[in-house]
Order: sequence, then C-alpha cells, then structure tokens
Amino acid sequence: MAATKLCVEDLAVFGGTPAFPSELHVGRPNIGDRRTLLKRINHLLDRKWLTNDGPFLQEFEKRISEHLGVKHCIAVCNATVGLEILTRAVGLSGEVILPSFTFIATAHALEWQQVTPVFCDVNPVTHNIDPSRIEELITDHTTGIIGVHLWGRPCDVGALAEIANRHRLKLLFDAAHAFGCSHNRRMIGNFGNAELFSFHATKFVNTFEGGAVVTNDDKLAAKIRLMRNFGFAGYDIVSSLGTNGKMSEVSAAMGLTSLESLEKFVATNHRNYREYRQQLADVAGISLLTFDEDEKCNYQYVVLEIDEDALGITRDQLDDILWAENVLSRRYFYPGCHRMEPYRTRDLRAALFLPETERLATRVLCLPTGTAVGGEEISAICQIIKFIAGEGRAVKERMLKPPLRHHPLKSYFK
Ligand code: T4K
Repeated sequence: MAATKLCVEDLAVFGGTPAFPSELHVGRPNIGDRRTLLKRINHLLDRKWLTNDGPFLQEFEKRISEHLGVKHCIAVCNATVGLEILTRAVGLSGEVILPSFTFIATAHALEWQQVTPVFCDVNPVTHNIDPSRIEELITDHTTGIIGVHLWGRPCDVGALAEIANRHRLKLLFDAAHAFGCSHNRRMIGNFGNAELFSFHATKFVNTFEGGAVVTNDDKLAAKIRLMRNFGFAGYDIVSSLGTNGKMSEVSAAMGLTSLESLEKFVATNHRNYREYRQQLADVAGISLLTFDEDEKCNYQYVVLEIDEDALGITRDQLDDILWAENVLSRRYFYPGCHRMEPYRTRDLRAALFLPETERLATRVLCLPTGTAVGGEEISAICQIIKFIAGEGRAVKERMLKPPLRHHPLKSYFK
C-alpha cells in the first residue's frame, strides 16, 4: 500500500517516505506467457536454427501481415535499422521532412544515410506533424515526408498523402508506437509507401529488440528483404548493397508469444488509461491525452500535458517530485530533435520555426502503464498528482528551499 500524502513535507522530494518502495517504470516490458516462450526457446535451441530467416521469424511475419491485412511484413533487428533500410530502399536522398517532436531515431536513421532531416512543426492537439506547415519546407532537394503516429494516434494520413502525391514525394510512416492501431477502420501499416513498427522491449508487443517494415508494394518488399540480408539473393549471389538487419529466432519467439497476448495487453493498457482518465478528470492544470475509442488503439502511452500556470508548478518540477516517489515518469520527447546534436548546432534558429514543438516539449509527461501497473498503483500516483494540484503554490514555494531529495538516477536525465 503506497504512503498517502497529507502535508507538503510528506512528499519524498522534501524528505518524506517515497510512495513506492521500488521503482515504477514507463516502459516495463510485457512478457506474455513465460512457459510458451521458454518452450519456443527450447525448441529453437533443439532445432539449432538461431537466425537467418528461421521458422519462427517466418511465422512472426505471417502473423503480423494477417493481423494488419498488409501484403508484406519484413521483420528487422530494430526499428532504427529498419528505417535506415527503408530510407535506402525507397530512394530517399537530399532532404526529408519529419516532425522534430519524435524519438531521436526517426531523425538519426535519415542522417545516418546522409539524408538531411528537415524538421516540421506539429499540431498542438494531435502532437503529430502539421500538414499545413509542410509545403513551406519543400525545396528542390526534398524527396520525402515521414509522418510519425505519435503515441499510437494516427497522423492526418489523407492530407499527407495528398501533399506527397502533388509534389511526387515518397511518404513513409514511423509507426513505432502504433502497432495494433487503426485509422478510419484500416490498420496502421497500410498507409504511404511503407510503415515501420518498433518491437523494442518497452513497446507493448516486444521482441526484446526488433521492428518490422510493412508495405503493400511487392517490389519494395523484395528490395527490403534483400537489403536486410547483405543483398544476398542466393548462397553466393549478392544482387544489391545491403546490411545486416535480420531479426533472430529468439526475438521472433518472443514476438510470437507477445502477439498471443496482444488482446490482454491492450485490455490492460485500456483499463489503466480509463483509470487515469477518471481519476485525473478534474485536476486543474493536468490534461490527459485522449484516444479515439472507436478505432483500434494500443493505449501504450499515458500522456499528460501540464499547464504550469494552472497547476502551480512546472512539468519538470512535477517530474522531479514523481521520481522522488519512485514513479519514473518520462519527458518524451524533450527537448525535440532540433535541440539535439548534430541538428542543434547545424541550425541554432530552428526553434523559432517550431513554436508548437517547443511548447509541447515543456508540457508533456508520460506515466507508467502496461501489465506491471495496476489500479492500486494508478490510484496512488493520481493521489500524489491531485495532492500537488491542491497544494500547488505551497509546493512551488517549498521547491525553492533546498536541499531537495532527488532520485539518484535523476541527474542522468538532466
Ligand atoms: N521511432 C519512434 C517514434 C520511437 O519512439 C522509437 C523508439 C524508434 C523510432 C526506434 O525504435 P527502436 O530502434 O528502439 O526499435 C525507449 C526505447 O528504447 C525506444 O525504443 C523508444 N522508441 C523510446 C520511446 O523509449 P528510452 O531512452 O526511454 O529507453 P529506456 O532504456 O530509458 O527505457 C524506458 C523505461 O523502460 C525505463 O524506465 C526503464 C524501462 N525498461 C527498459 C528496458 C529496455 C525496463 O523496465 N526494462 C527494459 O528491458 O527509449
């Protein structure tokens, strides 16, 4: 049972007992049925087939294709390498337009392939790339657009497709967050030239490390398959440039096991999301990002937006307070890719053109969810947040009087 906060000094940041004896994480992996996983691992060890297009990998790809209603799934070792392969496979060069409010991998994958990321602002409500800001960024060097379905909420796919068609640009989607989500009743994975999922340990369906490129384009799929395996078209035939982007059998075994629990994971995330929504409904200064419940959704991110004036403290102060309570909230995707290297020094004025990104980067905070978190933990987290909201001014004043007790890992993230 988490310790209740009755007065400001009860907060752990001021010396009180942390609400939780051990840490609650945002990205705690969902494991699925352990016995089935171990059975599969034993099987692959007995079979002595550990990687290189093995049977589990093929089954995993087939199941994903079926689940999404998409023609091709090419599983990869992680989404970042998948995006690098995709960048080459669709022939991106010069400049590509993408949001800055995303995980750094979206930009780095391009840069790694010597394609320049050009950062576009986001819509303040959807947090996704703002189509109305794209055309002003298109130059003679632009070859593509990458939309990111942030938090699993679909981009304005129609508007992006229209712009891409009109300017003859490639359109890709970084769907790292959006496995199992739909847009207009069609599963994410079916849009643009191709889409890319992440199955990293922190994703609600995971393969330890992993990802997948999905597309309905036969030629593109064939090209990506070759590129994933050094360009090998046969035992001694290399028909194109390629890399090692293969997913191992142990990862595919985890992926299959994870997929079998997908409905359970979604139900848990959905329950957690509803719990947070109900408990934080009337808290001034806190708004919970909502999802379209008529669409399929994985609910894997619980995202708060903090209004500093209404709450009385800043997002970063709230983050510090929660960490001290052992609630390891995350400031995704602070400070925005444009403020990270090598992009920051390349364009020191970028922030001027990204006002919504700048604003969101100081307001967003993600809370723990997934199978590691239940109603009791969520109630305790919400109790702390509600307490802070009630005492906003007093907390703010107290925060100015050191020493404060920070979580030992906190300095790493500063
Ligand atoms: N595009 C987008 C939009 C993305 O968000 C991502 C990845 C990518 C592309 C690239 O996908 P991959 O190449 O990774 O497949 C995490 C993940 O590492 C990253 O995959 C993810 N996005 C990003 C949003 O979150 P960090 O820096 O937050 O990771 P870390 O190690 O701090 O873990 C997060 C929390 O999860 C921590 O509190 C600890 C906990 N955790 C983590 C791991 C790995 C566990 O409890 N167990 C674990 O095994 O990036």
